[in-house]
Amino acid sequence: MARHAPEHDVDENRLEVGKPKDWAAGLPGVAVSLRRGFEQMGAGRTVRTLRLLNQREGYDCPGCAWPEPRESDGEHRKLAEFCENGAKAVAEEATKRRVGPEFFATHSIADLADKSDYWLGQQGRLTRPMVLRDGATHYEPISWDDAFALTAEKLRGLADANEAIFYTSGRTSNEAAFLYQLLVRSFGTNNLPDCSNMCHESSGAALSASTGIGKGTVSLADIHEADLIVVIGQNPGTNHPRMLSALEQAKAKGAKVIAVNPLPEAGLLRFKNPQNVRGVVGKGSPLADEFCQIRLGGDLALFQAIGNLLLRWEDAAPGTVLDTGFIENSTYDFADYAKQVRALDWAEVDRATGLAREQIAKVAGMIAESKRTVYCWAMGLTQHKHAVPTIQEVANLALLRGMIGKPGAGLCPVRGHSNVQGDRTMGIWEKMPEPFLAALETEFGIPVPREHGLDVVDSIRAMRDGRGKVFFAVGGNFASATPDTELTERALRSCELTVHVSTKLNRSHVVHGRTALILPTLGRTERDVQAGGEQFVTVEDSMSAVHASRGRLTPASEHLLSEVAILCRLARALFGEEHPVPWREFERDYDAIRERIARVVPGCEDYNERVREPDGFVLPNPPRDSREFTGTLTGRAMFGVNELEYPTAGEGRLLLQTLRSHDQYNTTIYGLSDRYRGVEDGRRVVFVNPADLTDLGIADGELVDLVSEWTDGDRRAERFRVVGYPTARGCAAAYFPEANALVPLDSVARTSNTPASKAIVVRLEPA
Ligand SMILES: Nc1nc2c(c(=O)[nH]1)N[C@H]1C(S)=C(S)[C@@H](COP(=O)(O)OP(=O)(O)OC[C@H]3O[C@@H](n4cnc5c(=O)[nH]c(N)nc54)[C@H](O)[C@@H]3O)O[C@H]1N2
Ligand SMILES: Nc1nc2c(c(=O)[nH]1)N[C@H]1C(S)=C(S)[C@@H](COP(=O)(O)OP(=O)(O)OC[C@H]3O[C@@H](n4cnc5c(=O)[nH]c(N)nc54)[C@H](O)[C@@H]3O)O[C@H]1N2
Ligand SMILES: [Mo]
Repeated sequence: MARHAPEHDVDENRLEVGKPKDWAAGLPGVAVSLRRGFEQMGAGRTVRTLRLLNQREGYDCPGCAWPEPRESDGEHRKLAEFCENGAKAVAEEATKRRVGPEFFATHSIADLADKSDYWLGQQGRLTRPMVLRDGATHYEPISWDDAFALTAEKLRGLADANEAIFYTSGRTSNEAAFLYQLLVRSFGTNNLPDCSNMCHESSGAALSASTGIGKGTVSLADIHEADLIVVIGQNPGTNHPRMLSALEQAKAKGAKVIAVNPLPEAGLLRFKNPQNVRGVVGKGSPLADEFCQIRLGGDLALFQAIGNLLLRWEDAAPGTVLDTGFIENSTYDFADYAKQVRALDWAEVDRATGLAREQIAKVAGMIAESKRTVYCWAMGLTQHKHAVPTIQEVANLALLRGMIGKPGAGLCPVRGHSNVQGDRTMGIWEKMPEPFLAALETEFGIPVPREHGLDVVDSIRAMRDGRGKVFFAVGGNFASATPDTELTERALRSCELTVHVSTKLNRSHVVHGRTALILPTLGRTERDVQAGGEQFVTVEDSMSAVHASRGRLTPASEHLLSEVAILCRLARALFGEEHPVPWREFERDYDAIRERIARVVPGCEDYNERVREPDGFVLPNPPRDSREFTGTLTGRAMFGVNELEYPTAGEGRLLLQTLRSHDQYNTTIYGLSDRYRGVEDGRRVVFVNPADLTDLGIADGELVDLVSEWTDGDRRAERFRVVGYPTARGCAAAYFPEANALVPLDSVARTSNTPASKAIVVRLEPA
């Protein structure tokens, strides 16, 4: 099963590999943001646009979900409250380049299918609704009304509403997300897969079981107040650069940082803050006090080992290590957890983690001494087969020492997309809980289906098996973001209709169903004017703060509709004008949507008033607010009791993780520079430890095919350049989405069904 690499991906001749950096941001960061801005938008627009980024009167950064400082917490926003990669995200959206009807007339589908994600994204903003008719070679313009009529007709023609699949990516605003799930449920299905299924689903599943709420329990102020921050499976220097300022601020007050990662990521080692002079010209500040270079998937074993030590130290000096009051009063199942962890097999810990026992003891000692610990994590934990138990072990450590629901302490799954958490709050989930569905039914007087819908992996299976026939996406790039590229592309191509509401051209537009539509939409940065006047939208950040976002730029084209308008007009085409949901009014004035959100979504009472507060408001969170765990099975915080497990590769094989370079936003490739890792002008690289290269008899710089081994056979991604790199032994890394072809569809996390994109068994074959 070889995947032919689009021509532009094969960058073998230009690739340059230099020395990896041990620090992040600083002057080059500022320079890169401005350069990318100028290239895409010109100087004037760059300054006008960046000035409003993450400001109260401006728009929320379309990059990551890291929160902004809140005045109500006594914190202040800087004049430039953004990072290099946020500026790149904005430049991508606010670009002056356009993809209009002439573009589609010159480029056939076959032509576009041969281009890389990078090339497709660089062409600019989509300007007109386009249709690819059955059997046609080119997209052609279509009117909005005809596009809605066509979609409605195909949807109505299905034998069963469950044959339609409605995907969401996490940039969608709360208002659009609420309307989208309402439309989908009015239509009669819960098939609402979203990017979260591939992202923090494992965190949601683990935390719901442990603390009773599938979200984190800290605010930005808690990070600033912590005396110990553990950063696990996360590369903040690239993916959440503003988090580095928070770490730096905590460190200035004496906090320690522990990093757990197979890679010595630049941003974890040293940080030069571009927002102050010392950061721009000086050496910057060291970040991680302790760097645990763990093997891929060894984290569960590490946390059990730390738990084992904490228990032993408590035995030796009772009352000094554990928070016994908290354990007795607020938790459940401590005894079973303790029994499991006391019986730990240390030889297994050695094999799983590759860490020295002295280092594990040192780190456990830091945790034992800390009075306020925050645990942060991202994809390095969530995208493993045993992701859910691994994250429960993080929660176990927090519970042992009562590090939840008090200032400066707690659990912090660091979210990806800027509104992925808000979309969930608004009902984008294939298995929303009963109270939400019942409230929706009562509010609108429509029957709401109760049968659980399909998530991402199950949607692909349904399309593959002919059970999924219409695929509709609000945002995202399903074809490139999902696992098992070849299988998924075949699944998408077997659909009767694929529809994408998008800002920019991407691969999902050329991996199309028999008929395909592209519906171009406004981005975050753009002014949204409706019949009722100028509108704003709302979003929720990684720490449950909900606030307004107002675009100020002139839209990329006069033909664009907002996501809200697209959904309202589609709903009218689908349900007619007599529907109990007032779609026309919702499109006219988004306050009308927010009034309904206030009545349906828990914690959103008086939504319209509260999102108009300067900092918005923070959603209720019982574990954080009052140390209550009302959402768990027992009403107490639950210790998770888990077997020790970890992935292994076997003789002559490596464990491969797929990750982001410094110059991309998921499937949107900004450029070909992974500056911090020393890779320039190319992306088809595989990072391998030099000692493993020696063992495998492969030379640094050689060209290899990556062959992934799975029960149903091999998958192959061709022609990757080997880069000798100081990753943990037995582990390798390659970029997402180029390496997605290697992730088997059925290799998923238990419970969360998240593709195991961080532990793929591969062998390297000379190309
Ligand atoms: N600029 C930019 N910002 C982004 C994104 C982007 O693409 N570009 N994407 C956004 C999204 S949607 C998300 S979800 C986040 C992703 O943010 P991250 O999770 O930081 O993203 P990844 O690049 O997948 O990096 C995974 C990190 O975990 C480490 N890791 C991998 N496997 C393991 C493991 O088994 N154990 C441990 N301890 N560590 C491991 C890797 O070495 C790497 O440092 O970023 C968001 N922000
Ligand atoms: N192998 C591997 N696979 C992974 C991952 C991994 O680490 N490894 N990470 C996973 C993760 S964490 C995630 S979150 C998913 C991401 O999956 P997705 O969210 O599906 O992918 P993105 O690349 O973020 O989507 C980019 C597209 O969104 C559209 N877009 C951008 N802004 C807007 C907007 O404002 N409105 C609309 N309607 N469209 C917009 C543009 O057309 C752009 O091309 O990928 C997952 N896939
Ligand atoms: Mo994500």
